[in-house]
Amino acid sequence: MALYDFAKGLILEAGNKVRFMMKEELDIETKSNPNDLVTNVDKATENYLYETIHHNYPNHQVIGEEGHGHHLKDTSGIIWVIDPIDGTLNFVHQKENFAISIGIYHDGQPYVGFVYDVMKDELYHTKVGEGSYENNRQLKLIQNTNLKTSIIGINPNWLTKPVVSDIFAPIVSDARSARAYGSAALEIISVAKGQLAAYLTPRLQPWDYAGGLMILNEVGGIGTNLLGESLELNRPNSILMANEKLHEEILNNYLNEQRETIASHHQQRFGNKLRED
Ligand code: 2AM
Ligand code: CA
Repeated sequence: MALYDFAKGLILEAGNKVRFMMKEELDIETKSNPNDLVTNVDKATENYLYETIHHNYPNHQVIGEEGHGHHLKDTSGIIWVIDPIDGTLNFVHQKENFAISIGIYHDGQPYVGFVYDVMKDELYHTKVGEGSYENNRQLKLIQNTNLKTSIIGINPNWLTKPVVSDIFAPIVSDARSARAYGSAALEIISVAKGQLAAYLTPRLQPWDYAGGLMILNEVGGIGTNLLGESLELNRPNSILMANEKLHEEILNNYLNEQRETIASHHQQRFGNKLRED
């Protein structure tokens, strides 16, 4: 079976299992801080994904949030970058607005991306070069916008933090408005659908954005870190995803004057580590 069809069947079945497991009481633990949660469902879903991939494709590498392969041997062959539940706080508190995210790379190049909005049963997907889809409907190329007429995605918590607030507040101030949805993967999908014109955050892990970025790139969107540099599979990074014109406007008019602050924030927060905790 072609890899794309296998991955599509796998993510849909993982979603079925999540919906089924949600009927039982969740077992919730904290990770790096009291607001960083993981549940039995995150872990069981990652295990299911990992075991099924490994059984069918023993040579593929898998990087997953909940403990599978945080260290890549190299980028040759097929690499799966998976987040069993992106938006765990939404999953725990709201029981919706979370996604399963899968990005598949071939020899280091983006190959196939999936983001599955589990409760809406909406599967976003792309085979790179062949367009992006929401279920069977092809997504259109996104329109360019200016900041002053844009709604941007940003978590308001960041505007309460020193340093990060200095970087983000002027951008929020000049935007038409800002929204926070609580799942990076779905926020990136909102950019790909043109509902948000940009999504910014000071740190994401590769599994948070891998699938979504492939889908966004296919509709003409751009994803880099806050310095305009390309994103790499083996480390966390800051994130600026937007339509092409707005990406340039935010970089040139806001972020470039903060380059030193951003670079030192990167160095302090992640260095070269895949996880920061
Ligand atoms: P998660 O639910 O898979 O942990 C919330 O604004 C979004 O940011 C979610 O997609 C969440 O992913 C991600 N996120 C939350 N805390 C994070 C952290 N410390 N580093 C990287 N990503 C984080
Ligand atoms: Ca997760």
